[in-house]
Amino acid sequence: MTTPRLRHRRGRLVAAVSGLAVTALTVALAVPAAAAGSTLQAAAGESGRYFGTAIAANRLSDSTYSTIANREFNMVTAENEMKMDATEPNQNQFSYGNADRIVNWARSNGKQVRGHALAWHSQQPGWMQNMSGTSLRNAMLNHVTQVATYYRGKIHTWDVVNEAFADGSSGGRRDSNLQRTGNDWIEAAFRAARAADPGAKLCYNDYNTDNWSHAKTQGVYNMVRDFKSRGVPIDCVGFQAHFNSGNPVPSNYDVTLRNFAALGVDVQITELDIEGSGSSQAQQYQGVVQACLSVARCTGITVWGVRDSDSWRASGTPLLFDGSGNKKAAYTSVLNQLNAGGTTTPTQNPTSPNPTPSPTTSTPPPTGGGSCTATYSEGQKWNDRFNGTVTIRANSNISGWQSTVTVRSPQKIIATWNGSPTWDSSGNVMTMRPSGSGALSAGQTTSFGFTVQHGGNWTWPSVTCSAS
Ligand code: 9MR
Repeated sequence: MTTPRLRHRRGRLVAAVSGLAVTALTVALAVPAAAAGSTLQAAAGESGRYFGTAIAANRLSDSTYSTIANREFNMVTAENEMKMDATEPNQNQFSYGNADRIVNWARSNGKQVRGHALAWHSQQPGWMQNMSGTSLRNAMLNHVTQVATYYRGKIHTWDVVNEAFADGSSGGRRDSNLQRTGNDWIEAAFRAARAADPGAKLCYNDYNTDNWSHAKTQGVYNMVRDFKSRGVPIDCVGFQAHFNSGNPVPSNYDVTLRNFAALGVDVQITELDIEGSGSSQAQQYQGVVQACLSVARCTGITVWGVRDSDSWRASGTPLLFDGSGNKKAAYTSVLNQLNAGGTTTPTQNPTSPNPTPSPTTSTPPPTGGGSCTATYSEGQKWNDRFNGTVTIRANSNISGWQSTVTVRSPQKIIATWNGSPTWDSSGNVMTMRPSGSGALSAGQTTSFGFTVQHGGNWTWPSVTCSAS
């Protein structure tokens, strides 16, 4: 990627960061200046995030490898050992030897584990590859249930389903034996995983979903939105993030992460590697970290291996340590960016026309419901989006509240803070509930905020409140 392009991207990121000014301010005030973290896990931990790596069981006996892995990372993904072919080599005979070596190493060193992956069209055991129909569906669900039950309580996040969307312009599902069991196979897998390990976060994980304008990204986004609206138990979306010159870090990466997060899921960067070297590679890594840090619900980053020589793309030298275990420029830029933070100190204001709402649009009056009142107030405006705040006022003592925010097409709410949102199927009506207790005494107020991507429509959202 060229330097001018990166400059442009940094500008966009700063603009996006400023879009979360309220959150940013809160973070800046709440967190005293911390000592710089000297490892990736310490630096990521300053903002409550994790920093992970893929681990291969057969490399743990290499002390250079395990020393770096132990020092730098606090989240571990088994690179191959928890896949379907590894854990169920014969139908209904489960094999956890290598997976356990990784889980035990992680846990005995105080690390958490991302489980990868319960259901996938690839790396299926031979017996499964030629199955179809109900018997395949049942075998897949049995696999999800057995493996998630075996590891119950030990897994931070499961990649429940991996890579189920097609590349290219269709935005649809990838054809596979699992897909041919019926379009509901993904949600069935999520429900089985939730039942087996209610404490694990459940992720959908895919690649080439980093660029917001790609059809595949939109396809996954629509699925997650649908799942959230129908109560399918999904908690997070994993972005694999395998980059190279043919598939560079997109300039709108932060937009993608933020838009998914606005659906009410966490986002995680799950398999990061960037082919290249020197300062170009370092800058791209920095951009990815910055994008994650700019999104409150981007909860962690995992790189796909320790040293370049451990990578599935070793010849592309895509990782943070060279083959001898030395820190690369990319390592330093990631560490520095983690220490600098991403949501606290925007260095410049975004250029914006700062328009006022068009005179033909009406400002809805505050509306009350039950014994609370919701009032909308304008926040900062940019040429493509604006911030709004809703203040909830209790008219009498209330034990809880919920508030709806309705935006008009083509408007879209792309970020929220201080609340827990759900969405109707159109995506135009957000119901916001308090993140913690919603109890307020008479006269007390609380507020939440959001960013609207307005698409040229400056109409204020209408808001309601109902109390319980
Ligand atoms: O890094 C993994 C490599 O060792 C395996 O041979 C390969 C087999 O499919 O899987 C690699 O990991 C993949 C991950 O499980 C899913 N996303 C893409 C990763 C790179 O291919």
